[in-house]
Amino acid sequence: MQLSREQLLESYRQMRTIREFEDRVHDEFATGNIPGFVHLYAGEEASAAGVCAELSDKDYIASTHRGHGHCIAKGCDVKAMMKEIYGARDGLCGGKGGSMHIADLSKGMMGANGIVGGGPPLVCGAALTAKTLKTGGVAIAFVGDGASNQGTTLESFNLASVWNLPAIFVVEDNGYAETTASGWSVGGSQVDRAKGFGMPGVEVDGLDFFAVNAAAREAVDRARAGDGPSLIHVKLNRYFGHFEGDAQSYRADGETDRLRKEFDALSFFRQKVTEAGLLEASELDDIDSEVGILIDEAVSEAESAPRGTDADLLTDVYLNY
Ligand SMILES: Cc1ncc(C[n+]2csc(CCOP(=O)(O)OP(=O)(O)O)c2C)c(N)n1
Ligand SMILES: [Mg+2]
Repeated sequence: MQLSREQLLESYRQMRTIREFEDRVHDEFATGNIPGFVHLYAGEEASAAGVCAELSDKDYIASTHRGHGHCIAKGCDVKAMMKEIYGARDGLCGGKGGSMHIADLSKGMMGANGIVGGGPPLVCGAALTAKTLKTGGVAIAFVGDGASNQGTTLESFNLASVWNLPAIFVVEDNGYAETTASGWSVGGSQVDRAKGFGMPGVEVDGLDFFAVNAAAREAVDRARAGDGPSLIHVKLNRYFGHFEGDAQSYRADGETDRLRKEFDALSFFRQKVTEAGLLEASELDDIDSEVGILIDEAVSEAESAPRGTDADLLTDVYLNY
């Protein structure tokens, strides 16, 4: 089924929110106001938005260390996310997780993850739960090209296959694992790897929201029908360094400027929907303005929000079942 007008507007809003959020965190991090470590998702928006357009709160995703985009696309509260990144007490996880551990289980967002390849095993668990309890839900692991080489990821491919789980593995291939180009580190093809584990795999262009979304729809439909796992290999680019502060000496001169011009999923989406008469440019402009205001407010509220106290260190340590 094609996405409705409302869904298209929502997906564009998500992509614009991710871009603004990340560009702003980049600027604010440089001021020294943001504690911890930050990895930005700008440039990769069509993957999170294209996949999550097929999901609802009963579906689970597991994210990566580069997780802000997945959180936004899965419906996490943007202001609470910003507060979390600033370490504020009323951040999404009480300010205790920060950028790399944002989670909101009420939205099916199992968390960003500091462990590369940490998401796929969690997704096997969530997918097994969905299958056993017959919730109709699916579970999706986003992994980077680097994480695609982790044993945890490959073991999860196998488990998902032998247990016939409603699981989907989305390999977000931005061409680098930290400073190592994927051509140096990834053997074979992601699609062939999927075949090796008995599941379908497809490669899509991460510039194109619609290509990602079509692949996600097929994989989600298959999973919901009880036909098992799939893999989607999304080729995309990251605009910023591996982490904020990365000197990026391993990238070609002008590479990131060129990517902003030539690989912009938001411009691509705009052109597609306006040329096809699906949406008006003015509607998209309105979203741009609204998102700008939202992010301004999110930053100023996060800056002035109270931080945790010493006593807060002793709460949320154990969970009683
Ligand atoms: C188990 C583990 N090994 C190594 C690291 C250090 N590390 C953090 S990010 C990263 C690269 C991940 O690359 P990729 O999966 O391609 O994700 P990207 O950063 O490109 O989004 C590494 C090696 C880690 N956090 N966890
Ligand atoms: Mg990578």
